[in-house]
Amino acid sequence: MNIRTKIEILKGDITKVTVDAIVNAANNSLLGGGGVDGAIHRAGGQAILDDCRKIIARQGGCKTGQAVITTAGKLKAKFVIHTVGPVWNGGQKDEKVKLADCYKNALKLAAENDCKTIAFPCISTGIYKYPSNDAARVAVDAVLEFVSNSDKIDKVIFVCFDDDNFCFMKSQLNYKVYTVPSKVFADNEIIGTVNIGLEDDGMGVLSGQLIPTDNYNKYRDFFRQTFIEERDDKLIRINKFTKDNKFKVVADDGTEFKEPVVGLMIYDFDKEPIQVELNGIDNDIWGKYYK
Ligand code: AR6
Repeated sequence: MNIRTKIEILKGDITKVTVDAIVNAANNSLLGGGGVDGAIHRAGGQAILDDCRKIIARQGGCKTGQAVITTAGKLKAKFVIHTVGPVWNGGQKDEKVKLADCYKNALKLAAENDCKTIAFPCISTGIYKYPSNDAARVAVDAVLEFVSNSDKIDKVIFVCFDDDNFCFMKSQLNYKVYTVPSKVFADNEIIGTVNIGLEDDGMGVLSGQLIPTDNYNKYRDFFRQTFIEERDDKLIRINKFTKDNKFKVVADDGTEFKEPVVGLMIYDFDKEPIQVELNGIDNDIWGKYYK
């Protein structure tokens, strides 16, 4: 088995991800802060801080590189694992070892608490200013080492908030991404432009936007009715894609993707264009683009 398949890289907000444990990039005080820490405490509610205070009473916070576990409060996860990344100091203060420790200790704690799935933010790459490219290497190496030596964790998801971190993480896993500019059709009308990407592990990704034309609502309804939906706040996850529906994707050179997707996600924001993401493209067409 290719161990890389245990790792997934997503772009987005970690508080929205459904996993057993969400990792927080906290600080030594464990009392909350800005960045992802603030987002997790806001979304999870008071119960997380209450648990943190119990830990503080017991051990006086959390050392850099260490990890502690609390309830996830109102979040979908079972637990939040708080770890404290190093502040970047030019690389002379053991930052690399401490950052790797964050990932390893968080994974160890997750495994001890029977978590099978865990999501990480890009620890230290925000307020603590660890260079994202270097941090991505440390993160991926540490996680690969752990999952190679333990079968306790099935899935590790890196949730990247910004494009830079997303690309650095992807390239750390040596996934090359090939993109094909394409158009999305519904009812034989163009409803959006997309870039279909293929990673060298055979997984496809697609991102783009539907065009908010006069037909926007019609298409939004069309998507809602045509595909099987599982609503999750404003994110609609569509897990089935059949050949006989009216939806198709055509590359700008005219080639049609016959069965382009096995999964489709639509980010449905009321007043903004819908963002579309397709996963699992499996088609001979790739022979043409993917050499
Ligand atoms: N989901 C996923 N990633 C996020 C989110 C989110 N909702 N929000 C931000 N990020 P940072 P650090 C990304 O600053 O550098 C806090 O005040 C962000 O883009 O949250 O480890 C703590 O209390 C960046 O890539 O954490 C500490 O005092 C990454 O998360 C201090 O910040 C980490 O950025 C820790 O600094």
